[in-house]
Order: sequence, then structure tokens, then C-alpha cells
Amino acid sequence: MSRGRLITIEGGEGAGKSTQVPLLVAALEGVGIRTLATREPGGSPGGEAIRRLLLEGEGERWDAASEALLLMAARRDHVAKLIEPALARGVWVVSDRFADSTLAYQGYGRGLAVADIAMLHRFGLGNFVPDLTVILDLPIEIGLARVSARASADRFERLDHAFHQRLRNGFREIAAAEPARYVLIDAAGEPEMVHRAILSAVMQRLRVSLKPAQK
Ligand code: Z5A
Repeated sequence: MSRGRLITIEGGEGAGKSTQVPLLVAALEGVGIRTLATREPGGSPGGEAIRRLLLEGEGERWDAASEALLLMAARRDHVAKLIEPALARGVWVVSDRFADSTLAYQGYGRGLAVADIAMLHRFGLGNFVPDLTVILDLPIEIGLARVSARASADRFERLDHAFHQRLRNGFREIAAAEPARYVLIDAAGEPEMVHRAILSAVMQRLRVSLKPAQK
């Protein structure tokens, strides 16, 4: 049995990650690939407990370094308890956010050194990286307008315009630095168009044949 693949979907607020993950999972399952959807922070019971610490409370509850340490603890638990066992069973995993969110939010957004975040990653996960990372790219005004309809904003959604601009620039730089592992996708189109662009990237990079998920 061959090992599964890890695909991570990244991007800023309202980019459409949570909309796209189930569509990609359905397309993979449609051709008989066993697939698991998960998310960060969270995924495993320990990761979900840490997610509550991260998302609830006042904006200043955690400084950037504490936030990065909590995220890394959650990610290590997520990989050890859920992702790695699934990959070992031949199951593909699609994660709504993963390590690149820490680089973008805590690094580019909150000002931690990218080298420190890379060191933390090595400490927590060694050289474990996704097989493919899809970054959904969107002008921040569109993303924030999409999520503004929500009743309550979490700690991250209350961050200012300049933060979201640094985040978008950060994701674009991350994608440009390692084109073999990342694909940057224009997320401003209709969900169906974005879905097709993601499928095309997955087919090309991971050498599978897929059809769009049925609505
Ligand atoms: N965080 C961090 O700082 N560091 C880390 O390492 C990690 C995370 C892992 C998790 O929040 C927070 O944790 C996150 C970063 C931080 N910051 N925030 N906020 P979350 O998981 O609760 O939320 P999120 O990841 O940011 O997702 P989101 O805000 O829900 O956005 P989304 O998943 O990308 O979008 P969506 O839910 O699919 O769509 C949003 C709305 O737009 C919805 O009404 C859709 O119907 C609509 N939509 C989606 N696609 C389209 C298109 N193509 N056209 C029009 N409308 C659309």
C-alpha cells in the first residue's frame, strides 16, 4: 500500500478555504482515494483544546511567541495522532491551514523572525512538510467583506487592515520561494472556478486524474 499525501489549503481571511476543502475531498473520494479532511489549529482532540485557547479571549491574550508555541504544540499533536497515522494507512489528508499559516500570521503578520519559526518547526516536526500547499490569494477587501457578515469576530478577525496586507504579501512570498511545493491560486472567482483551479494543480503536481465534485 502506498503512503497517502498531505495537501494543505492556506490563505487569509475569507479566502474560501473551508468552502474548498470539502469539494477537494469529494473529488478525491470520487476517484476512490480515501481522504480525510482536517483543520488547524485543531484536528486532533489535543489540537482542538489548544484551538479554543488560541481563538477565544482578548486580542492581547497571547504575545506572538506564546501564540507560535501553542500553535506548534497543537500541530505536533495533530500530526502525531491524526495526520501521520492516516498517511501511513494510505489515506490522503486535506488540511484547512497548516504550518504556512504560522509563517504568515506569526511571522509576516506579527513580526516573529521566519528563521525562529523554521527552528520551532524543526523542533516539533523535524522535516515533515506537506506534499502540496495551495495558497488561495485574494485582495483583502474582498476576503474581509466575505467574513464581515459573521455575528462575532474571533481574536484574529479583529486584526487591522495593515496586518491583513502583510499576511497576503507573506503568503505570496512563501509561494514564490518554493514553487515546487506551492501553488498560488486566484480565489476571487466563483467557488466552482476556484475548485477547478485547485483540481488542476493537484492533478498536475500529484499525478492523479480527478473530476470536479458534483454539487
Ligand atoms: N492561525 C494562525 O494565526 N496561525 C496558525 O498557524 C494557524 C492559524 C494554523 C483560525 O481561524 C485562525 O487561526 C485564523 C488564523 C489563525 N485566523 N482567523 N480568523 P478559523 O479556522 O476560524 O478561520 P479561517 O481559517 O481564517 O477561515 P475563515 O475566516 O472561515 O475563511 P475561509 O475558510 O478561507 O473562508 P470560507 O469560510 O470558505 O468562506 C468565507 C465566506 O465567503 C463564506 O460565506 C463563503 O460562502 C464565502 N465564499 C467562499 N468562497 C467564495 C467565493 N469563491 N466567492 C464568493 N464567496 C465565497
